[in-house]
Amino acid sequence: MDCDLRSSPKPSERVVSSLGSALLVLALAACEPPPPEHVLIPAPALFERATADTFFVTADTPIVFDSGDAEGQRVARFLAALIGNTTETTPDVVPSDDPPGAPAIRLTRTGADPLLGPEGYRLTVDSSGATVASVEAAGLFYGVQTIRQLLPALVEYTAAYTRPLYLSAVEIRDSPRFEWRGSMLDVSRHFFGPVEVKRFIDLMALYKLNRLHLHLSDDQGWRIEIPSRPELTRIGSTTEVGGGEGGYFSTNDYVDLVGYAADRFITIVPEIDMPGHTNAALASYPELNCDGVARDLYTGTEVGFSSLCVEREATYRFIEDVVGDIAAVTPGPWFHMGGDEVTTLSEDEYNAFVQRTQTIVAANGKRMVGWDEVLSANLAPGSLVQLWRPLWPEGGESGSLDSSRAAAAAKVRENLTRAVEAGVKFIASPADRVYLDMKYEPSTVLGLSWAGFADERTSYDWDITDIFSAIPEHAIAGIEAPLWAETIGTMADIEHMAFPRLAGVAEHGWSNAGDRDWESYRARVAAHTERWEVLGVNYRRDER
Ligand code: TNX
Repeated sequence: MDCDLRSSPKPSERVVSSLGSALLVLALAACEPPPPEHVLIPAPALFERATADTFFVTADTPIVFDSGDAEGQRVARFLAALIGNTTETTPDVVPSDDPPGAPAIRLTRTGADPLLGPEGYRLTVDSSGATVASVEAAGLFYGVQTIRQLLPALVEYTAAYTRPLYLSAVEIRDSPRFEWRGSMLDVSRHFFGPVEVKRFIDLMALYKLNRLHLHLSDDQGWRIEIPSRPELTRIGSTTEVGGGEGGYFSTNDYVDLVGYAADRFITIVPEIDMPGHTNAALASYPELNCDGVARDLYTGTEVGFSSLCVEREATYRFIEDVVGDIAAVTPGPWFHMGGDEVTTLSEDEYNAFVQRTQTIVAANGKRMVGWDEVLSANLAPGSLVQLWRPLWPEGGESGSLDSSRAAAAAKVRENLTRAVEAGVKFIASPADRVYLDMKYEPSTVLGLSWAGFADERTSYDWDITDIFSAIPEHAIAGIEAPLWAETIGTMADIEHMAFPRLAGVAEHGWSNAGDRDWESYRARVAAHTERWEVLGVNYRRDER
């Protein structure tokens, strides 16, 4: 369908004056994006549709950044590249001390409202141009993602042919509810390389997500080069679930990924799971086993059988090396030490291990993150706990969890109060809502169902403060959706399990509870499926 209207001021005028055919009016309507209030995910904090004006973006529309603002310039280039998919030439990116006469898109940090915070922004569009104002570059980037979503979905199409690009006049003031808006990729059970991880990062950025947690080690494979411990990759990286050849990120790959993510305002959170989920390490270094005998490599899907030998000093020298090497190439402030599903240690042994690891992490300048089992240990202020087991209210339903898991959940609740008082913060990852490896419904081919089925509505229609009522909102850092990869082998699999649900998780993280509504969200997801088609995202089509 030809929608080439670039030279005309308004779609309606062009149609009436030059063509006047009902058929073409229809064709044109198909090229017009839905009304802007119906497209944005996550929903913005304050949206006003200013007037009926439309701002046409062309190859001649410059993108202006504040002179001297290198980060603003980078964000401007991101937008120029996006628009350049559609226009014949990429728009100019120009500094503000060389102001263009023509209508422009301006990204500025002057005149921004500090109340909107470092990630917040104001976006104003009228017929004379568009302006994003934010105190920090992150807010400029999120304003640009909003512009992106307001542009027709075809802007994502990289095989350029000219099409009209226009923005409806709007005034948006927006800022996130939570600072931690994340997803996790399990690259251990199946290895996903830089190409896949970068594509995932690109898709996260569209939804203003800002943390990518990489689960870099587990029983089935060690996935990051540790220069001081070469056997980890020589031996431990060579397997994956089901017998594939595995793989790992070289230090260069990892540094490149960290930079790629940072360019999109996403911080990588590396996880080395300890003391359990360590068979790949136990196979690589015999001294990590209490009997001093290296384990065989493992390609099954059982959990809970492996543990580093917590009595041996060799184990702590190992952890120092691993944390040190990873911390040295991780600019983000966090190191995730796992800590989940340990069945072979006493509680005292486990707690002592967590506390000693926490000290090592701190000595390397990082803040520790751990799965909720670590709550039984004494946690330091600034440590983060990732809650994966649902915390039902006392006496509430215990859902699909068996009695041992329900008992564990009760214990978690008990330890919460102590941790909150110690200055610990929490990341909400309730498995029955946001685990992206849970099947949508019984007939979903991929995924698991131990926490139940999570269709789009189950995954979206709840609030963090309902489920985690035991935690004051100030202690909730945010939300994260893990994608475990026992059954996930390809990028297409990742996309199928992540979309649409990850978009809903992004809205949980960004939008105020009062601005989230299932019916509205559902309509907006329908608009996004068009963009996913253009991007080639293998999203889950709900056929019901
Ligand atoms: C539980 S959640 C695990 C993972 C599995 C996942 C499968 C957590 C901290 N541990 O080891 O991959 O379930 O859904």
